[in-house]
Amino acid sequence: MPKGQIIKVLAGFYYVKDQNQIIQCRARGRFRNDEIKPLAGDYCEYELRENNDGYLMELLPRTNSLIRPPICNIDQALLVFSRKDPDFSTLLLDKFLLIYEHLQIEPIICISKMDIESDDHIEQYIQEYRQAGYTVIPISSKKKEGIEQIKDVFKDKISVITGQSGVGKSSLINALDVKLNLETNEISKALGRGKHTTRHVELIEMFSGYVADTPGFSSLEIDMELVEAAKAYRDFHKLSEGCKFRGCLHVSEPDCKVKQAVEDGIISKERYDHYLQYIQLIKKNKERQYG
Ligand SMILES: Nc1nc2c(ncn2[C@@H]2O[C@H](COP(=O)(O)OP(=O)(O)O)[C@@H](O)[C@H]2O)c(=O)[nH]1
Ligand SMILES: [Mg+2]
Ligand SMILES: [Zn+2]
Repeated sequence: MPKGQIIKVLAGFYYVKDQNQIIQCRARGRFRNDEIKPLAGDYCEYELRENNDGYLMELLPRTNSLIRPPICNIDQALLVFSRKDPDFSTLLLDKFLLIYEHLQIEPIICISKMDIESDDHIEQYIQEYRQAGYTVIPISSKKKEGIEQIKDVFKDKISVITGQSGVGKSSLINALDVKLNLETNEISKALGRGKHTTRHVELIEMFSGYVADTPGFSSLEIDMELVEAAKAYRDFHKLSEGCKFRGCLHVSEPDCKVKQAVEDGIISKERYDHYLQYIQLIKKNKERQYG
């Protein structure tokens, strides 16, 4: 049976890309009742009928999935944070990193609006996040700086672009000179029709990769176990192998390599404090859930 990848979900149809063809597929009965709904990004087996129509027959295992936008097998998330307007928020960035690391989606930090001169510590932050093991790409859409690097990032990957409203996502897309309808969700929300767009998702081909046409921002929740959070950040993950206790949460345990790294100035105090806040939050959520 031929295989392909769903690149668009619209009005009950699944558009499956196989080599250079797009096959418009209907789902077979079993998918309607199944708990697993086919998503953009799914690899599938399909049955070809005439006129490039077909039936979706089987889904192959996923590596990961997101609820908003509803796509799966995502390689990476471009986390867009502006240097200013809105202010660069390491608290929010650390939350995003925690969540995307846990989902096994490679986070790429994009710092936008670098042309806005400011008395901040942005260069220091860039160093710190690189030191932690993350790719950081400073850009200015206005001055067209860093744009080529972003193009390289998209190559051969499935990506989502995410970030608060106003950070410059649309401006970046414009600077990349491709057509993505990143506005869809915001507009339909304003019109009170948010729900209609959530089932319509398309992966747009871009620099021989795919980018989801809707931003992946709304209501990202930290939904993980404490021990998972303790190993989510890549530098924490490496260090935690040396912690004395298995399942060390790097809070008050003795002989903790993460705490040691904070003391040695290898991990910034600020990022560690954010980590502690999120650990507290996860604890509270668990208590609320299970009493
Ligand atoms: N100075 C400067 N302003 C920018 C840059 N990129 C975007 N902006 C401005 O930031 C505001 C929000 O940009 P927009 O792309 O709509 O953000 P979005 O909500 O994330 O899509 C607009 O007024 C843009 O002109 C940049 O590189 N430099
Ligand atoms: Mg926008
Ligand atoms: Zn530890």
